[in-house]
Amino acid sequence: MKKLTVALISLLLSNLAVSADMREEAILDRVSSVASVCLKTDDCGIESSGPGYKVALNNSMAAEPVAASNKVKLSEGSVHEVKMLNAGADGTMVFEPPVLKVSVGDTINFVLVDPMHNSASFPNMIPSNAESWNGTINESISVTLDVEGVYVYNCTPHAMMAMVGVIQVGEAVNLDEVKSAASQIKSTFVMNQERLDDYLSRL
Ligand SMILES: [Cu+2]
Repeated sequence: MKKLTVALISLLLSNLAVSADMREEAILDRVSSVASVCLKTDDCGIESSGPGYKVALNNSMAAEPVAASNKVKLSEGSVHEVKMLNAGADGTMVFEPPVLKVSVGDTINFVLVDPMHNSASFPNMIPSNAESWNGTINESISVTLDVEGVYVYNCTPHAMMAMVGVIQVGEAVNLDEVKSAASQIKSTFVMNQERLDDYLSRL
């Protein structure tokens, strides 16, 4: 609101040379895309007011909470497929889908679509009593996840490119630990540094 007030005041000042009517019209015109504005003397139902006008930010400009729509829903079925790709919706060198929510005991098939990929769990980013996995490069691998919690895995040849993926099994009981480990590992990514944080935010 402060920024807008400053903008409005500078608009007012910059338009002093033109007639009052033209000035008002020009101002209303220029701010109407971001806010509802009316003159102070008008009865327009807007409460917030500056020296000579009243203003209310349009809904689209108001701060909105982080969209709930980026949250991943529980995948149906007990077998899920994750493709290992050179390029996908999230850029180059990706697992797709990169974030999965599944049930305890579900199986994940990591499918080699493009060559030179694998799937390997991150040592400190799986539930403490869960089994790790380390797939062979150039081979598909199946993993059954019997322990509840969040699992982060990567592709060994493309670790530096943040070729990572996240699976939540049951409840995200270890999410805080995983997030803290993720902030440590971030500096090892030479590109897509925000990718893992973004994935974790979808849980
Ligand atoms: Cu890879």
